[in-house]
Amino acid sequence: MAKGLSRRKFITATSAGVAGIYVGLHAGLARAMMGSGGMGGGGMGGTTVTIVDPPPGAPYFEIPTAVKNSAGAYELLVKEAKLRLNGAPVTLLTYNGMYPGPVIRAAQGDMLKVRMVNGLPKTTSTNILGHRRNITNIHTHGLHVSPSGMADNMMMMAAPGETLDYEYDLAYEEPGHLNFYHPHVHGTVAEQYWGGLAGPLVIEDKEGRGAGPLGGYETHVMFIKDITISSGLPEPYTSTSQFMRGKEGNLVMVNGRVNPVLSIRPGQVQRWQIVNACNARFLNLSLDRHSLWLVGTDGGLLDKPYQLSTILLAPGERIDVLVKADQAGGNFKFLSLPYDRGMSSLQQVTLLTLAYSGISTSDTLPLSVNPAAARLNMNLTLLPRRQITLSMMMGKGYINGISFTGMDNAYTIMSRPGTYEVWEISNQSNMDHPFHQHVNSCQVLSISGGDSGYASLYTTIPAWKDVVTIPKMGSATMLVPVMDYDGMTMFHCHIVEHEDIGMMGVWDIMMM
Ligand SMILES: [Cu+2]
Repeated sequence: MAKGLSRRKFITATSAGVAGIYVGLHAGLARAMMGSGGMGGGGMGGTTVTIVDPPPGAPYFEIPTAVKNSAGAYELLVKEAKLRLNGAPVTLLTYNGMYPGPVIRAAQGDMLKVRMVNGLPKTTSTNILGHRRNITNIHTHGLHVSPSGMADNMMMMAAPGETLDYEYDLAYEEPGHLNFYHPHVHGTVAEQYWGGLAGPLVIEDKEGRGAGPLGGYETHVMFIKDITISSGLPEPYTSTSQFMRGKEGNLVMVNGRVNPVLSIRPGQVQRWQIVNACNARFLNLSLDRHSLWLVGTDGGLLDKPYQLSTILLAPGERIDVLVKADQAGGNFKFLSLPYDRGMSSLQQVTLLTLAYSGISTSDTLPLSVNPAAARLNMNLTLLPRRQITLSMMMGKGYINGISFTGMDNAYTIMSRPGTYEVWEISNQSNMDHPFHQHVNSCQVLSISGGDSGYASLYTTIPAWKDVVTIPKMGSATMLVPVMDYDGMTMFHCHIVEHEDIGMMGVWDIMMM
């Protein structure tokens, strides 16, 4: 039906609300060949858009919170587990047998303890990149904590049978801050992450749970992850071209469910804390006929809600949004609209169905969320400037011409705690790269290329970011405070396959 649909018409149609347009798509999957005009970087002779619109599935599933042991540590047992995803049996890599992993909750000022036991089988096998399998560790993505000792230290690793006892001092953590955790052993991150190892990490609001400007709203942590199941296993990596592209799965799930149904009362406001935990899939989020009121980003809460119709969420990025049920009633699709990250095939995916039900209420949006949130205002001309160039060639990723193979063979930035720097990152490839730096969040000064809404949003609102999309053949500039902690850490592309093939550098933060 959609043959000959032009890009412009398609975009107009989607922004007008998709629900009424693809009437007749009962198979849940349809293909529309679109003209290649304006798509840029696509394949030969046209860009394919696939509509992935599965029927409404199981009731919305809330990820349980992890359990603490008698020593006050959250216990994470890394193990293979047989589960069912979308009805299909699959053996996944899991924390505590769960997919996704359990929610870790903590508050500013806590000493967060996590005991990770590597219960994966002993093996001498290596993956196609030549890295030993089943060695793992934990990266607390987003936390402003020490990269040294037993905290967010990527040099710590556990072989099968070994245990790591992590302790994170959250003295300087940001309240109301959505993060996540996943393995970070170079060369095997993509496989372990794709195989299931990831979970949410929530820092409570300043006022504690259930209080403050956002505490009164029904809150859902939405962990979005994709996977392809093949012969009862996560589809294996069999070629370096899969690492160059980054894997996108044919099941895109919210909290491990395909198109779950979430109830909302008419007039109700809900808070959705959303993580893009996909290896390589960009999510271009839009809730049919509803606004998304952005109240938080990677680095914490914003000053006030910002009304958006769509928001791009790259791998590794998080958003905290309010949704108000301000329609008369019905079911509404929470979608990922087509977005061209530099691939020839695009998808529109129905992620979740929001179903009005129950007694109506009249919740209101907050006028103010986090009055302390502000954009840094400083004289940039005096600050050190770093030039970081991302590129890809012949099965490898590079930062400033160096493909990471170890801490001693990496492009390295040396910084001093208590200072500010400007990082200018340019992308010399035909694919977007979500750039992630550990430990310190940044503010975005400029973005050239890519999605104009993304650029205007993050260069104007008081957002803190630890993942910034560097558009294909584009660039971004960011202001990076180097604060509170010293130690060796890293920055890399969060298409985790790209990290594994070397698009990573070392950040050596030293007291001098
Ligand atoms: Cu990349």
